[in-house]
This record gives sequence, structure tokens and C-alpha cells, in this order.
Amino acid sequence: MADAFEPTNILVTGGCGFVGSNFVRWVAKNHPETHLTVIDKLTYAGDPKNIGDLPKSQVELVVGDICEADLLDRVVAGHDAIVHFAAESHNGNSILDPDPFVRTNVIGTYRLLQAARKYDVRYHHVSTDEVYGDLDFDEPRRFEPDDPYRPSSPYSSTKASSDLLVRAWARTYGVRATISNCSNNYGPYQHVEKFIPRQITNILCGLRPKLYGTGENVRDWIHVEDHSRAVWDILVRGRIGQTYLVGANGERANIDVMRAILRLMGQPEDGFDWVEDRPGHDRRYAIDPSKLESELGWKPDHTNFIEGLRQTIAWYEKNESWWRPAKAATEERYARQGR
Ligand code: NAD
Ligand code: TDX
Repeated sequence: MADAFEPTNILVTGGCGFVGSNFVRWVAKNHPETHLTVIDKLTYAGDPKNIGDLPKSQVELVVGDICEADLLDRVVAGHDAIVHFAAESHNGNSILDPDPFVRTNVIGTYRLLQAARKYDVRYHHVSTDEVYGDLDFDEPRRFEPDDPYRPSSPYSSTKASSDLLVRAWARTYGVRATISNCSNNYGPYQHVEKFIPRQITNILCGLRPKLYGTGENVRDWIHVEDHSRAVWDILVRGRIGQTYLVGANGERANIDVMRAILRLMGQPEDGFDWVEDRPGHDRRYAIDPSKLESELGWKPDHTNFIEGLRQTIAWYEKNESWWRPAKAATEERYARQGR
């Protein structure tokens, strides 16, 4: 299938975080003709080392805040596409302090859209399935692109707000925008505050893994590399103004993921603590990716979740110097919440 749009110079926001840095690494490897400028504020979740080994001629880092209109004015001009990953991304943090979520996720997106509009730059917006709320455990339905928005948490409500801004800017101002809403990602470079890396690194530190509530909540897991390829496919071949859902048929209850991690790491399957549930905890997410598959021919490569988990565990075992500096402070924050 021929690419309809061939970006040569992409501005990637949040390219030092988990999903953004995996995308930058994926594009640098698979499309070496494409130049990437990363703009990242380097919050606690951003680490320049995540892209530090890539050729400087291909990947440039601008340290800065997407909420600053003057900075965007200087940086956006000259790029032919923006791929927007930058966000405050952790539900748990958003419950404690929603402030940076409203600022970065809503105001930051607004500033970027204004810049995309001013310089007529193709814009892809990376969002989450959480904007659709949650599903019942026994509901046969999965999320579809035109489902109503029903976000539950401060995080997901700010992501929903940002999606709505994109839809309005596309319709009213003709910004050439697409949106993707993806399910839970796993893979290398994910912060230790998130479920899978937290449990792996707890075991590596001799701490007991922690399971919220009853553990029956379902997440729909996708390897971050498959998400990266989906974002590229939508950027180059997606229809302007459209929303695509990204998921890999990876529904699993948290307790099953927990037991799989324990088993793969040679621990007893009951070697974890039950802890207090997250307030407002969404029950189940599930994505119907058929639009992405039928329109753009996308399919996940990582279809064996246990194998992907094994590789992810190996990555954290090998890269202790990457995660160790954040570990103690993250666990102290969780301990203060009884989680
Ligand atoms: P992350 O927290 O790992 O990374 C976020 C990055 O954004 C960091 O590098 C951080 O420094 C940067 N950032 C934060 N505020 C900024 C600001 N004001 N200006 C510039 N940079 C800023 O997040 P992630 O998990 O990589 O998520 C990236 C995007 O993907 C988010 O938009 C998120 O909603 C979306 N998403 C993530 C998942 C997932 O499972 N991780 C699933 C679906 C969608
Ligand atoms: O220690 C834990 N124990 C536990 O049981 C943690 C950290 C989480 N959980 C549960 C809560 C969720 O049901 O595991 C599940 C996954 O939790 P998170 O990793 O915090 O992810 P989630 O809240 O599902 O959101 C993630 O996927 C969608 C990302 O963080 C979001 O950025 C993305 O939009």
C-alpha cells in the first residue's frame, strides 16, 4: 500500500516518555529518511536517555513545555507533522493532584492545535481508550470509535477534553488532524509507577507486588511497538478527521497478569499483597480495532502476550540502572496512599 503522506520532518511531543520514545526509536529505525524533533519538558516521567543513543543528525531534542505558545511558535514552523504524545499519563497521580493534568493535557493540546493551525501542519493526536469509560465484565461489546465519551478519572477526563478540542479544530479551522485511542501499552522504557513495571521491579527489589481491589479489573494489553506502527500508519494513510482505535485483542484480568509475572520470575503465584482499590477504578477496557485493520491493513506483530511479558521482564532485569533512580520515591508515594 502506497503512503499517501510522506512526512520528512516530524515534531514529536513527549518523545522522552514511554510511548513517545518507543515511537521515536521505531521511526528512527524503520524510516531513517525522516527527521524527528522531540519537544519534552522532562517531567519525572521523561528521560532523555530513552532516545540518547539515536543519531543526532536524525533526532533532535528541544527541552520545553508544550503549554508555552512562544516556544511552539519557534519550534513548530518548518515541520510537516506533529505527533502529540506529551501528557500527564498516570491515573493514580491524577487522583492526588489533577492540576498538571488539566494544564498539560488540555491547555498543552490547545496550544499545539493553535500552532498546527497557524503553520498548517498535519497533526496526529495520541489518546487513550479510557475516554470511553469502562465496560461491564460480561458485556459482549467492545469500544468503537463513535461510542459516547464517558471518562471516569481526572486523567481520562483531561484526555477526553483534549480529543474534543482536536475534533473541533479539525471541523472549524480545517486542521488536518487524526486521533488514535489506544489500550494499555507494555514494553521497555515504561515508568515503574505503572502496573507491569511496578510488579517486575518490586520482585527484583525483594518487595511484594501489589494488586488493587479484587484484581478482576480487565485491561486490553498491546505491545508498545505495535502501537508505534499504528500511529505511523494513521499518520501517513489515515483519513483526515477520523478516529482510529488501537488494540491487539489482549484482554486480561489484572490478577492473571500478576500471576503470569510471578510465574515467569520464579515466584509463588500467591506471592503478592492485596491493597486498597483505586477510587473510581474502571472495570474493563476492550478495543475493537477493526477500522484500523480493514482501512489501513494494520495487525499486531506481538500476539503472544506471555512471550512479550517475558521479553519485558528481561529488559527490566538488564536495565536496572534505568529504573532504579525512580523506584524508591515511587514506592514511598504509593505507601503514603496505602497502595
Ligand atoms: P509518560 O508519562 O511515560 O510520558 C509523558 C512524556 O510527556 C514525558 O516524557 C514527559 O516529560 C512529557 N511531558 C509531560 N508534560 C509535558 C509538557 N507540559 N510539555 C512537554 N512535555 C511534557 O506517558 P506515556 O505512557 O508514554 O503516554 C504517552 C501518550 O500516550 C499520552 O498522551 C497517553 O495518554 C497516551 N497513551 C498511553 C497509553 C499507555 O498505556 N501508556 C495508552 C494509550 C494512550
Ligand atoms: O500497583 C498496581 N496494582 C494494580 O492492581 C498498579 C500501579 C495498578 N494496578 C491496576 C490498576 C489498573 O486496573 O492495574 C491496572 C493498570 O494500571 P496502570 O498501569 O496504572 O494503568 P491504567 O490506569 O489502566 O492506565 C494506563 O492505560 C491507559 C496508562 O497509565 C494510561 O496512560 C493509558 O491511557
